[in-house]
Amino acid sequence: MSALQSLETEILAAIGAAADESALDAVRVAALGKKGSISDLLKTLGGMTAAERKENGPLFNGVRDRVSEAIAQRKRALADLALDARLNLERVDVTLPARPLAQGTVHPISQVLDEVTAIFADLGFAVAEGPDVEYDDYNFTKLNIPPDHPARQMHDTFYLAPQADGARHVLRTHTSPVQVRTMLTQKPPIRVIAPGRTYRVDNDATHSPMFHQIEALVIDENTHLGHLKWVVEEFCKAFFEIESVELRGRPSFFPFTEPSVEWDLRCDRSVAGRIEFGRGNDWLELGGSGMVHPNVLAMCGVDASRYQGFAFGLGLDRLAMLKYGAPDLRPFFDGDLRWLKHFGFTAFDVPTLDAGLSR
Ligand code: FA5
Repeated sequence: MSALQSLETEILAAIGAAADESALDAVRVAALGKKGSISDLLKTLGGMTAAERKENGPLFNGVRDRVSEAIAQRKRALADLALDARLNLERVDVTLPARPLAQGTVHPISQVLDEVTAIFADLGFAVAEGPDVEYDDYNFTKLNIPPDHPARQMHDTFYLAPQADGARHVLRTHTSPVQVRTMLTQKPPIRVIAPGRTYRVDNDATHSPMFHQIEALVIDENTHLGHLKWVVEEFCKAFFEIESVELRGRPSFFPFTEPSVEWDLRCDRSVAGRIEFGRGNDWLELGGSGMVHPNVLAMCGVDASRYQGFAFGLGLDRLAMLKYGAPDLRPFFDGDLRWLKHFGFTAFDVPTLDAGLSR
């Protein structure tokens, strides 16, 4: 075997033995680099006679080309091997069942909001929304509470700084302005709920400066108080997950409803620390409601001689306290992880009426 052939055999063997890209690169530099063995060989062509060059040139170039090709081939093979190894390592068995995440829970208010939304969706209600920062006009005036009306005192309002024209935005004190927004933009028949954050200057065990309400609004030609009572009843049965409930309506006053009714739910509180619905001699306040005042309909562009309807507003946080046995409202918003772990729900418990609301 000539010296040239043994050099080629030696280099090809080194290429075949290179276990990774950096080893292969070292072989390439040693053979084809500036000072590599094949490059040195090619440099000798310059000092040869024309006849020698004619004979050796093709031999040397042939070695260089075969070595270059072998390096390229080995490089591709190594890349394929590396990819296979990576794919093996990163293989995901998509047939494995999903595992619940160990950390993070759904906040009870979010859970209650989802439960309430599922119940009303089943009754055919759509979800309407409005902003937390609201026009004074929508929060009060269009709800039949003009600027100097004493009922404004019932709401301890957070006012924002006056604008150039003197008008003030407010942090909405209830979800009722979403009634206004809905009537201004939709034609009857209307059937919506509006859950969301509300704000009042209020702070004790059962009152929080930021809390949540859920508003319901139904406007049609023949909607009456009987429909209102039925909807509240159906809601209570589904929400508290009991067969039957007894509701008591008390006359009340809201400027935006006439007549206005507050609903109480029959309950049993005879065992300390427990509350059971549907029986007993006690009554639990649920929230306010009534037939939408004709002035409100007119101010929101609804023909009050043709349409009528009802609305109600419930405190979501109070519902959460009742259903999940939290005696104080404030921890709901303290962000204490231990409390959240205790009262929180797994993200996989999506409430539905068929599968169960709170299971
Ligand atoms: C209203 O806010 C009316 N907009 C409800 C309404 C809607 C009446 C439609 C008629 C027609 P009220 O001020 O009573 O009503 O509040 C409703 C509920 O919000 C209360 O029953 C209570 O559960 C809850 N709530 C009120 N203030 C707070 C507070 N500071 N913290 C927690 N919950 C509160």
